[in-house]
This record gives sequence, structure tokens and C-alpha cells, in this order.
Amino acid sequence: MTSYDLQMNSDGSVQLQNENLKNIDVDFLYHFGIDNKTTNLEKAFGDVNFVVMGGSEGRMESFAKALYNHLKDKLPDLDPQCAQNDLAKKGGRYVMFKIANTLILNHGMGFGSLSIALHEVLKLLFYAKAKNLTFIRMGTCGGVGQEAGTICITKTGYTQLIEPYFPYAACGKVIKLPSTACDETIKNFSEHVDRAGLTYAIGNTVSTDDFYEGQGRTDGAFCHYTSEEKLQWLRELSSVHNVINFEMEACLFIASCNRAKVKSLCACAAMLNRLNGDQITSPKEKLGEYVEKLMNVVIEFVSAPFEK
Ligand code: R2B
Ligand code: URA
Repeated sequence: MTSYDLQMNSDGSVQLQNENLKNIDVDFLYHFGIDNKTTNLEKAFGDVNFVVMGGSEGRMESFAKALYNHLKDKLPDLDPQCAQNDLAKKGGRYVMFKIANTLILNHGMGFGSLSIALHEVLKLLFYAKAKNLTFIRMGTCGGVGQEAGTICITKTGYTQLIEPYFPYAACGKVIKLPSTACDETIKNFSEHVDRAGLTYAIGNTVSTDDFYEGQGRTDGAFCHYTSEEKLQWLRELSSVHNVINFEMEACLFIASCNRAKVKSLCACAAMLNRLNGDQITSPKEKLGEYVEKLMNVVIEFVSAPFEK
């Protein structure tokens, strides 16, 4: 495995590893529709400490509104328009909001769109000279031995072939990036989850390219394994590898944050326990409630610096 010093940058800033950027006059963050010449990135984003990402646009919009409502009385100078002001609108691919010291954006489903968003947001915060950064993925997942509603916090992100690193393809070659998250952040966050009275689990997450066969579902368009083989695999993931959940981004999310030497955390609300089935059948309101409870913990977590 490519060995990286997993020591985070002491001032919590982003560390890029690309000498070529020094020779680029204007860097266009194409998918955000932002560049480092027309926008003064240091002024606009220099005070960011938290980056909160999740799959869907709508969820991140709601999160931005809820965080604004939570902070507006504590921070009288907060721009009343900040939860409506989509900073990535020009790019037409992602939504992005900045509420006080928190940057909020969606990353879509799976590694492809997540990877693009991470390259561009890491560069943005590097140019902005932002410090004391923590990146949080707030998502949904399928629990493995965890009931619906459980908050699953990732220790190490695994590949769909159950490897404890992210195999990053770079110019036709694979580099293996360590994908273990920051212990201290996991501990701090889990204390917040505990205080909110929610059930949580800390363990390993399998991040797949696919929601169906990749996660051993038997209800996709194709399936050539039996239900017994599926269950045997799921039980082995739990007992041998301490896997608590499936989703589609954590392994890359943590690996990229480690590479940039910033702290990371992945917390996902389980939509079902995969030991009991494949289809997500709980009512929409119930699923929304699970996500909302997780959102509220993340709000408390990122607002902590403003609490008296
Ligand atoms: C969780 O939910 C999505 C698939 O339904 C995917 O983005 C993920 O990681
Ligand atoms: N997201 C996933 O990737 N898998 C699930 O089972 C639920 C949400």
C-alpha cells in the first residue's frame, strides 16, 4: 500500500500534493462554476471549519436551512440569504451553501461524482487557506446487523472486495489509499449521538459501486447467487470483518481526506437491517425521521464552537 503519514496537518489546513497547480494562472473549478481569480476565495471561504456532504441536493438544502435556523439567533450578523444562496449554481452539477463556518454540498451517488466534488472542494479550501477543517459525510446506508434508524459511524471504509483501503486509479495505475477515519473525531461525534439519545454503532463500512449485487441484494435486475449464499456473506462480513453497514462513498471519502491530511467522519442512518431483507419498505416519513435525527446531531456538532 502507498504509505501516507496519517498525521493530520497541525493547523487543520488542506495539504494538496500537486506541483502542477503552481503553474496554473486561473484554476476553474468547473463543476462548481467557481474560479480562483473572479472570486476572492480567501475572503469567501477562509473561515470554513466544517464541510458537510451528503448524496442528495434536497437533503443538503434542508440541512442548510436547518443550520441557518439553529444559528441565526446566536450569530446576529449571519446573512439571512445564506441558506438560499447556492454557490455552485453556475456549475449546474452540485448545490453548495455556506452557513457561518460550515460549507454544505451534495456529492451524488457513488464514487464518480463524489471524487469530482472532493477534488474541487479540497482545492477551493486550499486556495481559501481554510484551517481547522473537519469533513463530514452525512448519509444513508444499509445496516449489517444494525436496525433501521441506527447511526452507523465508519472506522475503516472497505472496498466491495473487502479490502481496507481505496484503490485509486491514477493514469492507468492503482494507488492504494488508507481509508481509516480519525479516531478523535469519531469519539467526539459519538458523544453527541449518545447525548441525543440515538442508537449508534462504530465499525467498518463496505462502500460499493452498486446498490444491488455489489451489496449482495437478491432483488436487482440480475442475481446469480442464492439467498443462503447472500446471508452467509453478510454474516461473515459482520463476524470476521466487523462490518456494520453498506453504502457507496465512505471508503473514498475517508481516503481522500487522509490524503489531504484533514479530519474526516462518515455517519449514516441505517434504512434497514440487511440481515432481514433487501427492499427498503419503511414508510417515507419514518426514513425521513431517521435522516432528520442524524442531521440534528450534525447541526449540534458543527454549532459547538458557537455554544456558550
Ligand atoms: C447511500 O444511499 C445511496 C444509494 O441509495 C448511496 O449514495 C449511498 O451511499
Ligand atoms: N444506501 C445503500 O447504499 N444501501 C442501502 O441498503 C441503503 C442505503
